[in-house]
Amino acid sequence: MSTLSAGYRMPAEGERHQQTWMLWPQRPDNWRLGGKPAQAAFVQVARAIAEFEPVSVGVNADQYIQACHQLQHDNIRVLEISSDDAWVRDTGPTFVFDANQQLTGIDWRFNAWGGLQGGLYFPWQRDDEVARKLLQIEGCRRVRADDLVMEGGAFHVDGEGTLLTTEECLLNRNRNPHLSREQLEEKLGYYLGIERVIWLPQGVYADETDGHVDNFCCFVRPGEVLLAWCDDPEDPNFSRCRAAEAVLENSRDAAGRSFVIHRLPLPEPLYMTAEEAAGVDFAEGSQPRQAGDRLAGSYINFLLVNGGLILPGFACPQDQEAVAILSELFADRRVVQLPGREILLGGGNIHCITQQQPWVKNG
Ligand code: KQY
Repeated sequence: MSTLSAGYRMPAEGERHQQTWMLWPQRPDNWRLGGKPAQAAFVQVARAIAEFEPVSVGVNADQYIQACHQLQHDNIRVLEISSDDAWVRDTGPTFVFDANQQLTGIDWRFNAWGGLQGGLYFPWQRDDEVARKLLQIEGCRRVRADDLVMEGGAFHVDGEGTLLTTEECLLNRNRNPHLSREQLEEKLGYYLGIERVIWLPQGVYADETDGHVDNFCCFVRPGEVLLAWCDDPEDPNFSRCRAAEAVLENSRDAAGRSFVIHRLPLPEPLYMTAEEAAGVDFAEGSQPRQAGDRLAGSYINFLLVNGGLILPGFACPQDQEAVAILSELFADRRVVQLPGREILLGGGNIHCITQQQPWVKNG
C-alpha cells in the first residue's frame, strides 16, 4: 500500500526489550488526591516490570526526590524529565530499526488526544517534548514526525508489516483532519514500515482517547489477534466487539494470512464513585471527572516484557478468567496481574503508562 518507505521497521512488543520507560503521575486534575494512590500503583507496575527488565522513570523536578524514594530498586533508574502527565505510550518515542538496523525514535506530534477539539488538557507542550528528551538520554537518532499527530496507544503492530488501529481515533477530526485514510496509511508505511492497516471501527466504549486500539485489540503473534469481548447485548461494547470481529474475519495481514481471533472478556461495567470523583481537582480545560462516569476498563491493556506479561485487574469476577486466557495464549511468559483501578481512573492502564525500548545487540 505504501509508495514511500524509509526502510524503518517497528518490532512487535513481544520481541526482546532493552528496557521499559514510564513517567510519574502527579497532575491533580487527572489523578485523585494529588496523585498519591496512582503513584503507589505506578510503583507496583515499575517494580513488577523490573523483575523482567530494566525500567527508567521520568519525573518532574518537584517530585524527583520522593519518586526516587518510592522507586528504590536495583533495576529501576529515576531521571528528571518534565512532562504534563504520565502517558509515555503516547508521549514517548515509538522505537523502530532503520534499514541499517540502527535504533531510531519516531517523535510524533502530540495534542493531548484531540487538541482544542476534545483534548484532555491544555497546554501539552512538555508532553510533546518527552520523546526528544528520552532519545537524547539514550543517544538515539530522532525522527520528528511533524506531519502527523499520533499516539503510541493508537496502534499495535505485528513486527511483520501489519498494523491494527481504529477509525474512531485515527480518522477523528481532532487529530489529522487534513489527511485521508489513504494518506494516513502512506505515513504509517513510511514511519513504521507498515504494508497493511486493519481499521477496526471503534475501540472500547467511553475511552477518552477516542478509542485507542491498545485498550481493545492486540496481536498474540503474527496472524493471531486478541479482541476484547462483551456478551451483554445491553452494553454499548456488545456491538463494538462484533463490528471489530467482522472486520478481522474479513481481513488478511501483510503476509496474506487470515487472522485467528481470540476473545478476551471485558471486566463487568465499572463506574467512578463519588469519593473517587471528589478527589480530582477541577481545572479549566481539563477533562472533568464525575461520579457515575463509565470507566473504559479492559484486560487488553497489558504490557509484554522479557519473559513476562503484566496486566491490570479490577477486583471483579473476570479477573481470573483473563489471567487464565492470557496464561494459555502466552504460555512461555510469566503472567502477573496488578491492581489497575487507580490507573484506570486516570483514563488508561498499564500499556498506556509504559513504552518498550527494543533490545539492541551491544546496545
Ligand atoms: O490510553 C492512553 N494511551 C492514554 C490515556 C490518557 C488519559 C488521559 N487522562
